[in-house]
Amino acid sequence: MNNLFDRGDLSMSLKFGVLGLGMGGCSIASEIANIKTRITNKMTPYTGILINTNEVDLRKIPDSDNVKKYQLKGYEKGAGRDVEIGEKAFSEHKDEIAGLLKTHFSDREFVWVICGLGGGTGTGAVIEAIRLVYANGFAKRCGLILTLPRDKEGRQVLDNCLERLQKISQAMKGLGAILLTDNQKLYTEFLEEKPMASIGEYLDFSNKYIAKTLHEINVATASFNPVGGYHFDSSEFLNMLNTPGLISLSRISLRDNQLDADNESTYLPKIRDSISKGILSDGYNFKGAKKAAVSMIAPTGSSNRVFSMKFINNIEAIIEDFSPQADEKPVATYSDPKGEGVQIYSVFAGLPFPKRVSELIKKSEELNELVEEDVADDALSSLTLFSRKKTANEEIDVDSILGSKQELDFNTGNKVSSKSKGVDPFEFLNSK
Ligand SMILES: Nc1nc2c(ncn2[C@@H]2O[C@H](COP(=O)(O)OP(=O)(O)OP(=O)(O)O)[C@@H](O)[C@H]2O)c(=O)[nH]1
Ligand SMILES: [Mg+2]
Repeated sequence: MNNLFDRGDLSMSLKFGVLGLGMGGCSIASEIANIKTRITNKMTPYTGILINTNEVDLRKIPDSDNVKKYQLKGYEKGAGRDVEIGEKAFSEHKDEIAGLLKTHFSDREFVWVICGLGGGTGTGAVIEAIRLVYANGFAKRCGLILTLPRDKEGRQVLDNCLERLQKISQAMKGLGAILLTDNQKLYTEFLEEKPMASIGEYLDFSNKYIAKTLHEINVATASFNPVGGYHFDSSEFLNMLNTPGLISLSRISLRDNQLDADNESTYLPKIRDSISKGILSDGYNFKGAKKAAVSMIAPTGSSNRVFSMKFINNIEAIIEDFSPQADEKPVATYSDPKGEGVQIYSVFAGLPFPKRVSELIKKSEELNELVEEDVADDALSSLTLFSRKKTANEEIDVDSILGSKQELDFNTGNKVSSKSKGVDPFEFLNSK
C-alpha cells in the first residue's frame, strides 16, 4: 500500500520550525528537518535549530542548509545528566539563541520544542526554551515533542524526567499541544520485530518514525480534494495544535477492496484499536479530550463507495463514544487520485497525561526504595544517599503531576497567561 510519507508530491498544512535540545532532541529535530519533498520551492519543508552542550554529539548530526547547529560554549563536554547545568548552559546563551529564532524561524507557522526527557541538557533547557520561543513571536504557535524514558534507564533519568514534567504540567494550560513519544512502547514494539537490534538502531528507527508521523499528519490535512461536506483545513489543524494538553495521533491503512462499508466488522474494531494504540504513545483517557478530528483518504475510484453515509455515521459514533466531551469532532473525507488503500488518521487533543507517567512515578518510587534498603548496610553511603533521596522526594510531588494540586497550578497558569497575553506560561517560576 502506498504511504503518504514516501510520496514526496504532497503539500503540507503548516511550515514547522523544530528546536532540538540535547542529543535526543537534536536527533529527532534533525530527522524532521531532513524530510524532503519533490515539490518545487518546498523541497525542504521544515527548518531546524539544534542546540546541545556536547560538541561531539552535535558534530555527528548531518549538516544541511535548513539546519542551524548551535553549541552552548563553555559546556563542550555535556551536562552529564545534570539538569541544573543544562538549564544554566541554555540561559547563559539566551540572547544569541533569541537571535537565531528571529533569523531562522522568521517564516515558520508553528514551532516544536523537542527534547528527550531524562538527560541534563535537553531536560534542563526545555522550560527556558519554551519561554524564549513564546517571547519571540510564537506564543500560541508552539508545541512540545517530548520522549519518555524506558523503564531501565535508571533512577536519575526517571527523576529528571518526572521533575520536568511536573513543572510543565503546572504551566500546561498556557501551552500548546504536547506530543509524547513513549520510548518503552516503541522499543518493545521494535524488539518484537527485530530481536537482535541494538539500542542505537532503535533510536535511529524511533527518530525517523517520529518525523514520519508528524509529516504524515501534516500532509494528510492539506493535500487532497475533499469529498462530502466537511473539510478539516490547515487553520483547524493549527487549532488542534494550540489546544493545551496532550495530543494523541493514530493511523490505520485498510485495503479498499477488503473494506465492506456495509459490514461494520470489517473496519470498526480495527479503527477503534488503532485509536487506543496510538502511534507514539498510548494509555490515554480519551474521555478527557477537548478536540478530536478524523481525516480519511480513499482512492478517487472508490471514495464514493467507501465513504457512504452509514460508514461516516459509524466513524462519528466511535469518536462520540471515545470523547463525548470534545467540543469539536469533525470527520473529513478526501479522495486521492494516486491512492491505493483507505488511510484513516485521527488526532485527539487536550488530553490528560497518559498512564505511562504514573507507571514512571511508580518505577521511580521502587528505585528510591531500593536505595533506602542499601543504606542500612553501610553508614557512609547512607549519609550520602540519604540527602540525595530527600532531594528527589521533595522535587517529585506525585500529586501535582496527576492529582488535585495540578488543577490549582493550572489556574495560576491561566491567570498569568491572561494578564500577559500568554507570553510566558512559566511566569509562576519567577516568584520562586
Ligand atoms: N527516541 C529517542 N529518544 C532518545 C534519543 N536520544 C536520547 N533519547 C532519550 O532522551 C533521554 C535524554 O538523553 P539525551 O538527549 O542524550 O540527554 P541530553 O539532553 O543530551 O543530556 P546530557 O547528555 O545529560 O547533557 C534519554 O534518557 C532517552 O530516553 C533518540 O535519539 N531518540
Ligand atoms: Mg547529551
